[in-house]
Amino acid sequence: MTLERFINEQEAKHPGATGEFSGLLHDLSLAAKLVWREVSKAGLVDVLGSTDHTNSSGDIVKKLDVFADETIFKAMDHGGHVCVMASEENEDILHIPDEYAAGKYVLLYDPLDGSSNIDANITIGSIFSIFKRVSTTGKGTLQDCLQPGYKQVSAGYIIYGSSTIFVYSTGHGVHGFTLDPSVGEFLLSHENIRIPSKGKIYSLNEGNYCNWSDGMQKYIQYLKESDKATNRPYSLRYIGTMVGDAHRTLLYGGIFAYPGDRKNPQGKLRLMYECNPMAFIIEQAGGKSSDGTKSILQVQPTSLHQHTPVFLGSTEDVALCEKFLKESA
Ligand code: AFP
Repeated sequence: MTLERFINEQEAKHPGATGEFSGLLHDLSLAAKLVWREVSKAGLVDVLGSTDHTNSSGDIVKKLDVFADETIFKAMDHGGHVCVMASEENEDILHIPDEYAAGKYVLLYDPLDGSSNIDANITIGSIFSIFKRVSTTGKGTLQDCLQPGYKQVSAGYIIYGSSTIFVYSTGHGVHGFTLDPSVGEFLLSHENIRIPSKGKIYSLNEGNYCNWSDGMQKYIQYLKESDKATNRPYSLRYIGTMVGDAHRTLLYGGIFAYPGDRKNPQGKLRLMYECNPMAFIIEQAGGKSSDGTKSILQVQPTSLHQHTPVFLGSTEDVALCEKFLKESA
């Protein structure tokens, strides 16, 4: 079962479908293959290392970031499926060139998540979030991009690790397709992924511990105590690439988090490019997302590059973390 066939078969289940959404997903899977090809030969060609400028969040931009950003934009700008795009690497929204038609969808993407891990050959990824436009005609607007996560019609990521997997949901479960380089096709490898209701792994940058709230510190201390009945102590696993840490959490259960702290009350991760799409995937797989008090998908965005505290994973684990945060609030 190739990704292409799966997309077409999903479309056939929707009698009114125009094929525009399928066309968008096909273009996205081509972009994923083009980025994979560059990532997989990163050590051999001149794409490692940094450019000499920073993005809107102050991160140093890597050469592969630029390649991935441009590749995704160029794969998506001419199909007539999207009316506007926004990328973590660009300050403003990205308009569709005048010579191409504007479609009914909106695409937001993090072209290369975990770029600080590229040179060390550690798992990286690309993340995407898709909405229907709210404006009626012509070029899309900032308002088309600033929609709450529950309005996503689809979201997903591509993980470039020991193998490359395209994981997405259109609101009907979460499915994963592994790239078979010998045929250049994404093949169904993880159908209808369900996250365990409770895990035994926690994943976060504990280096920020001293700046966390009492509730967050108490929660992590609780996970480290020994008690077989509750799977404790939990094991700590942290790559520093959200795609990798969230993908492991999706498959094995447990919790991934990037809390707010005294230095960064809103944490580090971006609502529109990282947290919304990952929350959509985790909740579609039967898990839970939170900003500490409510689902990430209920957060009303106010700016393209806003950050949010984020907690994702098994329902029981995220609910318990929320309880600890609430008790100390
Ligand atoms: P980069 O893309 O700058 O490497 O940041 C990756 C990321 O946005 C996310 O993928 C990680 O979960 C998080 O930042 C890692 O942040 P810390 O380095 O502060 O742990």
